This record gives sequence, C-alpha cells and structure tokens, in this order.
Amino acid sequence: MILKRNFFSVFFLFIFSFSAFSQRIVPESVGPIPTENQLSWQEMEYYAFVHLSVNTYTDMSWGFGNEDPQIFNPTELDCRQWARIAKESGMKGIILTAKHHSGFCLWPSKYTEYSVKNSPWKNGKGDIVQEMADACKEYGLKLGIYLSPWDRNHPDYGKPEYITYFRNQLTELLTNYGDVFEVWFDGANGGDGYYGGANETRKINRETYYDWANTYKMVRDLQPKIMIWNDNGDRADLRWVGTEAGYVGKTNWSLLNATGKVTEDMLRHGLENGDSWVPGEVNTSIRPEWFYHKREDTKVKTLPELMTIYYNSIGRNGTLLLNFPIMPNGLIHEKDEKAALEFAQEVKRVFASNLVKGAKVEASNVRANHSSFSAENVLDADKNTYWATDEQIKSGSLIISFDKPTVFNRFLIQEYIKLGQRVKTFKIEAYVNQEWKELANETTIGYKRILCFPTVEATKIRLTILDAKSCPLISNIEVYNAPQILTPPKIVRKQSGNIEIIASDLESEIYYTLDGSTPTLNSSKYVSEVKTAATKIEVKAMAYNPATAKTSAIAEEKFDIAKKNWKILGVEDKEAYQIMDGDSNSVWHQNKEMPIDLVLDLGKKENLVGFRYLPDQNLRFKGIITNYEFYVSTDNKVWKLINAGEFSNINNNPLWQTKSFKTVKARYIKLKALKNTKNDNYAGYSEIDVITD
Ligand code: FUL
Repeated sequence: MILKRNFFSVFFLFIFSFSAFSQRIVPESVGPIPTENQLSWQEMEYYAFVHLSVNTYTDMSWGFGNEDPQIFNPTELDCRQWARIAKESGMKGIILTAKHHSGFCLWPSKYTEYSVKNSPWKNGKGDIVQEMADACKEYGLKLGIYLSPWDRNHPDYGKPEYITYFRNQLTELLTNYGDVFEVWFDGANGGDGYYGGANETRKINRETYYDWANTYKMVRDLQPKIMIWNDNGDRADLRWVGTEAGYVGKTNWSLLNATGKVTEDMLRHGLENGDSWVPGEVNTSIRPEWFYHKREDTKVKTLPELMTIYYNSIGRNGTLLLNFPIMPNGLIHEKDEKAALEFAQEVKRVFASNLVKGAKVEASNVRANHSSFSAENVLDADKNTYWATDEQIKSGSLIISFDKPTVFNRFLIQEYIKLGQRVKTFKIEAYVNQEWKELANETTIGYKRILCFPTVEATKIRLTILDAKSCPLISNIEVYNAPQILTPPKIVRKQSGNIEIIASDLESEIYYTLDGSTPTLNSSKYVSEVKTAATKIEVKAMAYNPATAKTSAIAEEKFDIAKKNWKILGVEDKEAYQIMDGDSNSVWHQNKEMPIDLVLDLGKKENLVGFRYLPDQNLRFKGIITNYEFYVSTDNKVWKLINAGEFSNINNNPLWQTKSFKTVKARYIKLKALKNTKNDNYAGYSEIDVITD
C-alpha cells in the first residue's frame, strides 16, 4: 500500500513538474537570489555573540594590546554554561571573540605568545575555542568565530607581514575546530595601539590592506559552508546594518551592489536594485556594552526592550545576533541569563497560537489558475509552497476569513525568497463592523516580516500586495494576539537634583523608592518631580496598570551628586546647560579649533574618582569626542592632568563613557577634547557627570 502511494505521488509529481515546465508556469527568479548557505543561515534567525578578552579585566571597551596576559584568569570559565543559556534561549549558534582588537588570543595560537598559553588560566594549557566548539557540539549549536583584523598587540600590524600572520591564525581557527558557520571580520580601527611596544598610531587603507579577495578564497576553501561578515571594505555574504542598537530599517532589501561605496542608508535598508544578495544581520548586546562591566549589572535590557529588538530585527527580514558579555570569572551573569530566558519564553508565548491556522483564504488571482500556486499555500506551514499570481500581475490580494470574530495585533508574512525578494509595498486591513480598516501600509517583506499594531477584533483580514518587482510569491502568513507587556518607566535627575519619572503610557501609575529597596504597590506613588538632597541617590521605579493589575520590570538608576550649583565657565550660551539637564536627547556643541576645553565649576570641593561623558545620541553626528584629557583644579588656575585616553567604539555605540582614577579633591574640572570621529573642530556633549567616592 505504502509502495503504491509513493509510486502514485512520484508519478503525479513528475507529470505535474513536466506540465508546469512545459506551460512555463513556474515563476522565473527575479534579481539576485540567495545561495544555499545564505538560506540556511537566514533560517537560523537567532544566535549568540560572546565577548571575552584581556580588557574584561581592565574594565575597558577595547584592549590597547599592552595588557599583561597574566591578568587573564577566568577561574570558573564554563563554555557549557554559555551554550546551555544560548540553547534554552532558542538560539541556533554562538560566535566567540577568538581575538578582539587587543590581539589576545583565546586559543593557544602557534604564531604568537599573546594568548591563553601565557595566562594563569589552566596553567597556560587551556583553549577556549576548543571548549566552545565542544560545548556547541554537545548542545547542538553552530560555532562562529570573531577574528579582529585590527590587532593592537602585533608588532607587524600595518605591514604586509601582518597579513600572513592574520591568515595563519585564520587557518588555525578554520581547520582545527570543526565546522564554522560564520566568521566576523570587525572593521573597527582607532589607529593607536601598543604594536609590540611601538605605542603609536598606525593607519591602514581599509580597502586594500587586507587583500580580502585572497583571504575570502582561503576561507571558503577551508570552510565551504561558511558565511563571511565584514565591514572593512570588500562585500561579503551578509551585511552589518549600520548600528549596534538592535534594529534594521523597516524597508530592508537583502540586496547590495558587489562593488562601490556602501552608504549608511544602504546598510540600514539594503538596495532595491542591488546586484548581489547581501542580507542584514542585527548585532546588539544584552547590556549597553559588548564587554562585561560591573556598573552595567543594573542595565541589562528589559523584556520590552528585547521584544522591540526582536520585532526590529527578525521581524524586519534580518537575523538577530545577541551578545553576552562574559564576566571576569568566565561565566554569563545570572541577570543576563534571566533576561535571555524570559525573552525566549515571551517569544514562545506571543507566537504560540496562530489564529489563521485552518482559516479560509481566497486570492484575487492565482497563477495559471493552477492549484500548485493557490492561496491555501500561505497557511499550510510548508515553506516550499507559495501563493503566486500570474507573471505580469505585480499586485494582488488575499482575504483570510475567521469563523468567528477574532482579536489580534501581530501579522507575520514571508516571501518565497529562493526566487528573489520581490514585494515593494503592501498593506493589511481588518474587516470591522462591515468595513475595511487599514492596519498597516508597509514596504518590503523578504524572508520574514512581522507587523505590530493596536489590538483589533475582526472577522476577516486582507493582504494587498500593492507593488512588486514581478509577480509576488508569498509562502507563509500567521496572525497572533500578543499579550501586552508594560514598559518600565524612565528615571532622570534634573540639574536641580529633582527626580523625574516618566511612564511609557498614559494609563500606568508609577511606584518608586529612593533607598535602593524594591518598589511595591505600598511604595510612594509618583505624582510630580521629587525633591531630593544634593547627595548621591539610588532610585527604583515600576509601572503598574490598574486596569490589568500588571506591573512592569523595575527600572533602576544610581545618580551621583546633584549638579544644582554647577557652572559652565567661559560660556555665555544658556543652551550649554543642556549638558547637565538629565535629558539624553538634548545636546550642546562647541565649534572652535581643537583641542576644545569644557570647564566646569562644581560649586565646592568634591572627592572625585572618575567622570562620565554621554556623546550626542544621533549616531555618527558631529562632535563625538574620541580622544581626551581630563584635568582638575582647586582654584581654576593650576590644573592637574588626571586621566587621558580614548572613548573606544563611540562611533558605532554612543553610550555613556565612564573613566575612573584615584581619588582627587577638586572643585573645577576640565574635559579637553583632542579629537573627534570626523577629525574636525566640533565637540558635542549630551551629558557630563562626575563620579565621587
Ligand atoms: C565593534 C567592536 O569595536 C566592538 O568592540 C564589538 O566587538 C562589536 C561587536 O563590534 O565594532
């Protein structure tokens, strides 16, 4: 019987394929199409990054390359913990920073002494890449490797010899540890470095120095299934989306041109008529920074933030690469684990019950009236079948009817991308009270698009493809009703020292504490700005929605001394005081010849142990300081240089920059901007703060 059925299905499939081809009804592909590697990578959707290096032990964002390998000692390192968390979070792989910009290698490379072999960890006998590969295997995850082309330790960096070194290391990594699904060639390069003791600035030409064409060839020979990520020059298999904040553009074409300049706009949106398939990967960290900093233990992303990232990455035709900073002891922090697991549970909860499963669906047009392209294909949970219109018809609609009025707020749609990304514009409508009500009017779809809109109750839903490059091919549609989650409030401290707590919606009440304790419904209810003493203060707050009796996660902020009596010296401009108004969106710029000084009078002597600088929050805007000197004075006459250095990674990730130093008593502080990201004469500040002991 089984044999007979198989015989018939093969027979009919043969007849069908033959007739389909003979009538030329199978659609032709349109534009570039993904390779098998790109397709299986896209289907992974979600995977982890882990950042660990010598700078984990110096509290820096980037190592300088002179850090002593003796400081590297992750005594409790357990790659199985990382793999378990990734697996339980629904991730499909892990990319490990085998070598970050410091040049320190997490494996005992034959080609350098700057590695785990000269660290106390496992008496120099350890190999983290091997432990990671083993843990990935055990947990059924794929292994990825980050190998920084910029190496601030190597004496030959900048010379041709370094390329041989780089390739030797790449060969070790791609030969000795099994299959590697993705390799990351980060493009960051601040110029300065230790470089074997030279301590100088080395400039390279990103386009030519690394000779990527030959490196790619070598990589592909060693790992034919690998995906190459690179933002150093040559186009690779996938693209960065231009930000580390966790989103790609709503319009997101998986296309770019193989050659020519890539603009910010192209990174964010792809290129509608690009000549190559180069899909976007959204990389972001579960905390603000990539490496572990204890001060960020209260800054782990909240569930609403992670859900927003999900919709803005996987829900916008991208993949999501979420980073875990590894603690100095070698483990992922329990708060990060909790956040990742709650995120996974929430995703499961939202996408648990597909409301159009088994619903009726009708199309305005079906290709050649052939059942192989029928509307039902969008609901059959088979990624290889799709609804298609006739070749010349670049628009069309589908109506899905529920058997009873249904409540929903999420719409998921997928194109059959094996034959190219096609849809340019589409809209969805709900049938409410005998009328069509527009829910969304959007541009691209691609591999997967998820739309969020206010909850609606309807009997039908209509998808209209308004324009496409050729006949649209839609392989899947799902509809969900996501539970509401409350967003924690935002806490700011004004220059007056007053605390303002801002709810993210109009219905929520806010409860807060000022003593570090966890707020409950019995804590103080927020009405208006709270007056506080000018001292340090720890504020915790939560939102509560009385209609649903739901509470948000707790927002926490630790503020240093109030800035009530602070003055900006030598500046008339009142706008300047925006740098201490607690509002990260307001910014003030100085435009004069570099170096540019910012001098503040704190009103009285304070015991300073550090300072903080928040750059302009507009990504890659003018005046973002990269190199600085920090001076203090007791009388505004004699100044003492107390700290100097770089604000690493500020170009891609404009976060609070925190710098610490030994206690010093001072009333006046001076931040001297030596250089900015654009090498011109602007210094911009969103906020300035001090750290007192
Ligand atoms: C950036 C690097 O400079 C960061 O340190 C981090 O590794 C991130 C993923 O890429 O460009």
